[in-house]
Amino acid sequence: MKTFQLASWLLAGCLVSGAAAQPALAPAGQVTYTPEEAPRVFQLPPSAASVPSAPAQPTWTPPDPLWPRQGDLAAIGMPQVWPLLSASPAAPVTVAVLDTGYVETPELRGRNVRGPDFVSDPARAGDGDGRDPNGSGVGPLAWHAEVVAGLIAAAHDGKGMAGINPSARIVQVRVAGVDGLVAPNDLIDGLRWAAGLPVAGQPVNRTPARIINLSLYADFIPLTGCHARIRRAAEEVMAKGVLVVVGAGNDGKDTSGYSPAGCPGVLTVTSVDSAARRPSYANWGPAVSLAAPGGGDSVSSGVVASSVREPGGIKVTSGTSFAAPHVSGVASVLLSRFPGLSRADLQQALTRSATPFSGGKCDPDPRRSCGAGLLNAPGAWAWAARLENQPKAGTVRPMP
Ligand SMILES: [Ca+2]
Ligand SMILES: [Ca+2]
Repeated sequence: MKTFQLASWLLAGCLVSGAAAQPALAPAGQVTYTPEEAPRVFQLPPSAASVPSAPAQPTWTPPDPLWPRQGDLAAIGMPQVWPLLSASPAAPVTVAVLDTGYVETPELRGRNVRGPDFVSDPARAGDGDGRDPNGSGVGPLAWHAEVVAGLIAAAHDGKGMAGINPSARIVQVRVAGVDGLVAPNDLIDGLRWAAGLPVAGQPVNRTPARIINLSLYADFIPLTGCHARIRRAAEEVMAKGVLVVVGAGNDGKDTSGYSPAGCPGVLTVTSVDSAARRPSYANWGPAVSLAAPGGGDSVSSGVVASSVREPGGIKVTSGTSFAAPHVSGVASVLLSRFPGLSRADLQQALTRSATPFSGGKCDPDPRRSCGAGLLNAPGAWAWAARLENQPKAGTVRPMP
């Protein structure tokens, strides 16, 4: 769980010069979506220079003082999605964050559930014991889960930062020790608990998640591919319809060898900078589903977030840890408005709508790929709306 340092996104406009999403034709039986069919309101704002006469898009900007520095959320099109979200009643959506544990923050007041501490090794737990019911964050890395959760769900309250889905509920599940490392058994049990599956020695989770964010990778495992037991746990969770969103890792390597990022079926997210290019730290390759803003290599290019754990109440940081929650947050927005979407629907909406990279690549080396493109929240909303209106396989329809 390496993290990279610092400072703010200078530009909101990493999508401005890119084309709007133009998904390739879908295989037979799947929804196709052409630019002509896309409601204009869902398209990304054209640059004023290239299309001076384009109609104004309905947008909304949050009143939070860090918003001018949150170019990451502007880049994924949140100002175009928030008006849509607020125009219709939103169903509460629960997102589990398996990370460094619960931090009490006003950004999540009333929507922040303290789950268990799954760190079984007392020497690494920092709270004097192994597993226990109190999953509060301990030690100098406790800001990590706070920042991840804030990106997903921080309040639009005129204080601190703005989150992607200010009505989402977060369940904090502590799986990382004070050293920032995660043991496979702790990750496996945390995954199962978050989804509402039984775990020995734990009361059942009364707030099971529809989305699980894993801004981590399990250390202690050779990088030889998806760990069999983590794979099995992920498959059990996904069989319940839970979307598993995973950070690709920060080693600048092919993420196929990593767990859980290299496991089949999970939605693996790598990081791009404000120019939608791959920073040197970001893992890459065919196991990556898509990219999201996660901060660049330079100290001036990190993601900005509120943190009660950090001096000044602000944390500026980079890493795929912070790219993944952008996708989890947008997935929760989709489920808020379209609660009937399946896990596969969500994955399709998020990946097929992604904005292609300039020149089709996020990196000059074509092997170092970043998935389908850059997360595109308005495009994902449009895909989700179309998918919800599609008859599902096996649906009984009345005779005409
Ligand atoms: Ca403990
Ligand atoms: Ca706020």
